[in-house]
Amino acid sequence: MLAGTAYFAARGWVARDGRLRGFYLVTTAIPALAFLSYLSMALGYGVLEVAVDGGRRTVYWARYAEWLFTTPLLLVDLALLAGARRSTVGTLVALDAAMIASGLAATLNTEAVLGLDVGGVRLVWWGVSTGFFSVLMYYLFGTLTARAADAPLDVERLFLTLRNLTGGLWVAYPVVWLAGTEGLGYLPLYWETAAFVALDLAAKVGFGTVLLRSHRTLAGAVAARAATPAD
Ligand code: RET
Repeated sequence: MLAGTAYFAARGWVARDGRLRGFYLVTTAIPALAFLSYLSMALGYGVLEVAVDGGRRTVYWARYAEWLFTTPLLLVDLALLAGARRSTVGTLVALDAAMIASGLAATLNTEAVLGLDVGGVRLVWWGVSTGFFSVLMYYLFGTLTARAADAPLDVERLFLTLRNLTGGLWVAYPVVWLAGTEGLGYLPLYWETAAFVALDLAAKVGFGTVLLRSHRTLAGAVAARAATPAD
């Protein structure tokens, strides 16, 4: 994550074209925040034991705190590229925050209520979070994709590549959660952590590398956005 941050920052430094600043700031902040979050987990800060149905589970809650900030930033990148309206950006960010917040509730819950055991209540929160996730994907593949169709062809192509990368990677997160120690416990903590690390690297550093590959395409996206009426 640190190498990714340095790489994006260095490329931004030499980019010269001031119009690309937004893309570089947002994209560099993403692995930078992840680096801090992983450092805190490595140093034993963002880790917690929760009591679930007679057992104890180790939970790395710092990753949710990080996702709360980095996932909206990834969506802002996609929205900038698509030339989305402000209202669409707001909707995406709100849905995303609700998804991560309810995911955190799923992760931290130790209460049994309404006749459900602790594991059951955790699954209910997982379902709520996955509901927000589904609506988010609906906006990403519907509203945002329709908007990107008005952008120059290379911008639209880049948007579609990153949208598909995002859709494909993000959908694995709830699956890993469900299979892992927070959920049904099929996946041991080691493998759950390894899966999240691989996904995080691809969703942040992989995403950023593809996004920042062509300065000309990004400049085209900024110009197209400036040419459309403000909203
Ligand atoms: C949780 C658990 C509950 C259900 C759902 C989840 C979704 C998480 C997602 C995370 C994406 C993170 C990324 C980070 C890297 O940049 C919270 C795991 C739906 C989609 C992309």
